[in-house]
Amino acid sequence: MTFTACITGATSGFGRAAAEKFAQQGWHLLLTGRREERLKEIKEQLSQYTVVETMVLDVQDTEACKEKLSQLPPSLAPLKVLVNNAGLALGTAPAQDASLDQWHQMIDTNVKGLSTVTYVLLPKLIECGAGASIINIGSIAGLYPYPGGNVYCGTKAFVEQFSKALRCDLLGTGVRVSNVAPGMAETEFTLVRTSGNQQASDDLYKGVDAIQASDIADTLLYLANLPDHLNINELEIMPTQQAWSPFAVNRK
Ligand code: NDP
Ligand code: 8X3
Repeated sequence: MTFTACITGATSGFGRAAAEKFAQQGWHLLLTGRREERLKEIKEQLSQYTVVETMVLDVQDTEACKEKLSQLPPSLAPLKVLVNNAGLALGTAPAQDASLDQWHQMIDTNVKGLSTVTYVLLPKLIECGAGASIINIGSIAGLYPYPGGNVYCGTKAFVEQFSKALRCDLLGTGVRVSNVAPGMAETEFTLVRTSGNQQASDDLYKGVDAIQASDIADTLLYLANLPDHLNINELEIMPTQQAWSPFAVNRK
């Protein structure tokens, strides 16, 4: 039987790379994002491998999520995997200098949007039963704080705890839940975070063999293909060149 994977935020980075890998393995795909042109291009590219449906969907829009995701075409049944990937960081300023609008956008996307998509698709995943998976893209930012991370770190801490709490509720349904927490990865993430500052993005990744989108895509496919009886609760992945620092101390 052929199964479907829904990948949110499939127009770039991890989501796009995952769409390519899942398509090459023959998974039917539901791909979402806000950029219509990119979705069209990806659909054209991947339709040579499999059934691909795309949906222009801003996960911040609760009504649109309910309306568009609750009725899926028969070609997308059964839905076995949800990759909750759509997300973003905005800004790197300390909390006292940050933008409240940017804070709200991160919460609306990474917390509210992720929860809404999960809520709407949960019945279909439960219907699929044993071996179905919700794979949430958290971050090391949800596990460890850093200066300027403020609300972004908070949203990813939500993803971590929500993933674990979901597991408690879904026990007995066969639906697995994983939190994937990557470290520094070279995608459009920093370009988005810095409002399009290419130099800032290039500087961040300079001299580092950062995680590539295809690395995370391989991990997502691995999780989706695990035997039904295994649930990887959390995967923390860093580039070899990244590690922790000592605590900061403000001396008198
Ligand atoms: P990209 O910016 O390359 O991709 C982000 C994707 O999310 C895009 O496809 C974008 O699509 C989509 N997206 C953003 N906001 C919305 C929205 N409101 N509604 C629907 N889709 C949205 O970054 P990454 O691939 O790096 O990021 C993917 C996930 O990984 C995010 O959740 C991020 O927080 C997380 N992450 C990233 C790390 C990194 O260092 N890169 C490390 C750890 C976690 P569109 O703009 O078309 O809507
Ligand atoms: C992205 C990783 O460390 O830039 O979630 O916040 S980090």
